[in-house]
Amino acid sequence: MFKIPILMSELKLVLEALLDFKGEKIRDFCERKLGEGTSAYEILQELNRGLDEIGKGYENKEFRRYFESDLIVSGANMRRAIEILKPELEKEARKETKRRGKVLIGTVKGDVHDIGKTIAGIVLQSNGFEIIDLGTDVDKATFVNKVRELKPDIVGMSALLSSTVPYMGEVIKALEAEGLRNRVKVIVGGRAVSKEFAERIGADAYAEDAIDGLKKCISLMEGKE
Ligand code: B12
Repeated sequence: MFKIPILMSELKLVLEALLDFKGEKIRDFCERKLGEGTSAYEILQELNRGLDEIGKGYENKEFRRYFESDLIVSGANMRRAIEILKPELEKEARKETKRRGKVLIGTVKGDVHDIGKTIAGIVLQSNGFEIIDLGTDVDKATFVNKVRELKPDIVGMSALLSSTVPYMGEVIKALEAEGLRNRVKVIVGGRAVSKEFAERIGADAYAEDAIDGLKKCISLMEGKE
């Protein structure tokens, strides 16, 4: 994934903002960065680097620097950042007058991580796509029923856990079994997903981040993917 360089001193500020349990520093951080001329999407990417750091510190079993409570607090602050930056993200987007297509998005069953999916949804929506967000922990029956009912052009699935990623394949199989697979394109994303995995389960596209997701969805609508 494309990563913008980040200074240690800046990373410290990112972590302070993400780990502030009162949820006050994140607004100051976002507003300061906007004031300095950083784009809303770049700010989210910087915050993402902080989440990576927290994730790594949580993952390291021998020297655990971060704990479940840190995942919870940083997740909540990231959601605050999205709310603060959403109007800016919408402004930054090219103002599309034509409707590009309808995308049904959701995080798959067993997985409650919703930040990446939400950012991807906002970027798509700001660029002319209609978004129907099914939320998190979405089972295959719900994906199938909503595809039948709402007739989206694209189904976008997200997963961040190695244990929930395989479920994306289950959803694709369920769409096939119901005769709906050829009516929709499928794009998958999320930290635990790779391009190779996307190909293996028969998805039409893989998004490494929200901007890549936008490009891929435009290509899918143009029949290029
Ligand atoms: C915040 C967080 C949480 C929060 C989530 C809050 C929320 N509302 O989402 C909470 C506290 C709930 C949580 C819980 C858990 N978490 Co957690 N969590 C994280 C953390 C720190 C950040 C995740 C995040 O939001 N990243 C930022 C977003 C923007 O990145 P992203 O999702 O990849 O999205 C981008 C792209 O991938 C893409 N994209 C994503 N989805 C989609 C979809 C489409 C359609 C498209 C086009 C694009 C797209 O676009 C996005 C923007 O560019 C990560 C570490 C990390 N760096 O990822 C761990 C991490 C994902 N969690 C982890 C774990 C283990 C857990 C728990 C099991 C912990 C526990 N013991 O309870 C639980 C699982 C709960 C569950 N059943 O889901 C592990 C997963 C390891 C693994 N390989 O399975 C990680 C990697 C931490 C680690 N290093 O160990 N977590």
